[in-house]
Amino acid sequence: MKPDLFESPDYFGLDDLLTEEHKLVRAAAREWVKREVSPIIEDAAQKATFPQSIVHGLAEIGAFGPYIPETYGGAGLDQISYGLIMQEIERGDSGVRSTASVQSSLVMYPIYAYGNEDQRQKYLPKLASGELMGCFGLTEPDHGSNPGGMTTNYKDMGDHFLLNGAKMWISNAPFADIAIVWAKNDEGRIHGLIVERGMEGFSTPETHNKWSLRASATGELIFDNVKVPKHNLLPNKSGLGGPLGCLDSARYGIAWGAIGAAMDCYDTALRYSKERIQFGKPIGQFQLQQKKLAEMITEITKAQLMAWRLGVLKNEGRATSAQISMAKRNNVEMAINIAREARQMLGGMGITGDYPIMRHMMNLESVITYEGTHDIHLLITGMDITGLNGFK
Ligand code: TGC
Ligand code: FAD
Repeated sequence: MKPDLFESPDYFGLDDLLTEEHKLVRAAAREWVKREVSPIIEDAAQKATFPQSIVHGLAEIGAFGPYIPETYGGAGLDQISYGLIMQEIERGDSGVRSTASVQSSLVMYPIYAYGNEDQRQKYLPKLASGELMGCFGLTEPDHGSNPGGMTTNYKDMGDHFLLNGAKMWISNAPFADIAIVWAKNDEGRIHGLIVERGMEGFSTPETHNKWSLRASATGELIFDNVKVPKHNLLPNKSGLGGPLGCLDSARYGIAWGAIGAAMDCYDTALRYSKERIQFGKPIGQFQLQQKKLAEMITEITKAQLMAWRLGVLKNEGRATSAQISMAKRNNVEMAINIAREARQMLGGMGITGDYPIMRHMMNLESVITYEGTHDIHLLITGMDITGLNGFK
C-alpha cells in the first residue's frame, strides 16, 4: 500500500458552511485514519481479519456515539459532525465505518432512545469507550428486505423470556459482547432485547468467504432457548418502527460515509492521472480521462451538498425517513460508480492492493445492499411521492 497522500476535494467551498467544531472533529478523524487505518487496512482486508487495534482509536475520535449526550459517555456532537466522522472513516474503509455505524446508531441509539435509565447507565459509557462492542440483529435467513416477516420470537416464561430464532449477515457479531435483537412476542409484536455473550444457547458463528467488507467481521446470531432476563427488554418502543428508527440514523451516516469512499477513489485517480505517462503524455491530458475526473468531482460535489443539507434538516429534527433513503441511495450509487471509473483509470494497477480503489469498489457492493437495498430505497422514494405502496 502506498503512503496515504489523500487531499480532500471541496470544489464548491463547502467548508464555509462548517463551524470550527465541525472542522476540528473532521481533522481529528482524518488524521487518525491516515495514522492508524491506512497503514494496516489493506493487509486486514487481504487476510479478511477485523483489525482489533482500531477499536480504541474509534472511541478516541468520538466515533462511538458521536451524537449521544456526554452524560452517557457519547461525544455530544451535532449531526453534521457525526456525518463528517463517518465520511472520514469510510475514506479509510467502509468496513471500519460499518463497525462505528453499528456501535453508534444500531446499538447505542436504541439503548438511548428506547431503553430505560438503568440500561443507559449500564451499557452506554462502556459502548462509547469500546470496552463493550455491540451488534444489531434484524435480518434473518428468510427475511431481509422484509424484516416485518421475522420469525425470531420470545415467550414470556414468568420470570424471564425464552428467545428462539436466527439472524444472519450481522456486522460485528463474531466479537460483539452484546446484541440488540429484534424479535416478536407472544402477540406477534416486535420488540428489542439486549442479549449478552455468554447467555446459554446464544452463539455467533462467523460468515466466511466474503469478497466485500473483508476487514469487517460478519456473522450469524443463533438463539436456541436463550433465557433473557426481563430487564433486558427495551421498554420504550415496539413495532417495526423501532429497528427502522435506528436505520434512519445509520443510513444517514452512510450517506456521508459513501462520500468518503468516493473522495478517496477520485483523489487517487487524479494523482495517478498526472503521474502515469502513455503516448508521451500524462494520461490526465487525454480528454477521455478528463471527462471521467470532471464527472467524478461534479457527482461528489452534488453528494456533499445533499449530505450537508440533510445534516441541517436532521439537526433541526426535520429530516424525513424518505429524505434519508434518497441520500443513502444517491450517494452510495455515486460512490460505486466513481470507484468503477477510477479503477479503470489506473489500468492494471487498479486491481492491486497497492491502491485502495478495488477495495472500496468491493466494499461498496455491501454498502449498496445493507441498510436497505438500492431497490428498497427507490421504492421508499416512489411511495413517498405517489402515496402508493410499491413493495407489496
Ligand atoms: P411499513 O408498514 O411501511 O412500516 C412499519 C412501521 O414502521 C414505521 N416506519 C418507520 N419508522 C421509523 N423510521 C423509518 N424509516 C420507518 N419506515 C417505516 C411505519 O410508520 C410503521 O409504523 P407503525 O407504527 O404504523 O407500525 O413496513 P413494511 O413491512 O411495509 O416495510 C417497509 C420497508 C420495506 C421500507 C422496510 O421494512 C425496510 O426498510 N426494509 C429494508 C430492510 C433493511 O434496511 N434492513 C437493514 C438491516 S440492518 C443492516 O443492514 C445493518 S448493516 C450495518 C453496517 O454494517 O453498517
Ligand atoms: P433480499 O431481501 O432477499 O433481496 C434480494 C433482491 O430482491 C434485492 O435486489 C432486493 O432489492 C430485491 N427485492 C426485495 N424485495 C423487493 C421488492 N419488494 N421489490 C423489488 N425488489 C425487491 N443486517 C442486520 O440486521 N444487521 C447487520 O449488522 C447487517 N450487516 C450486514 C453486513 C453485510 C456485509 C451485508 C452484506 C448485509 C448485512 N445485513 C445486516 C443484512 C442486509 O441488511 C440485507 O442483506 C439487506 O437488507 C437485503 O436483504 P437480503 O440480503 O435478504 O436480500
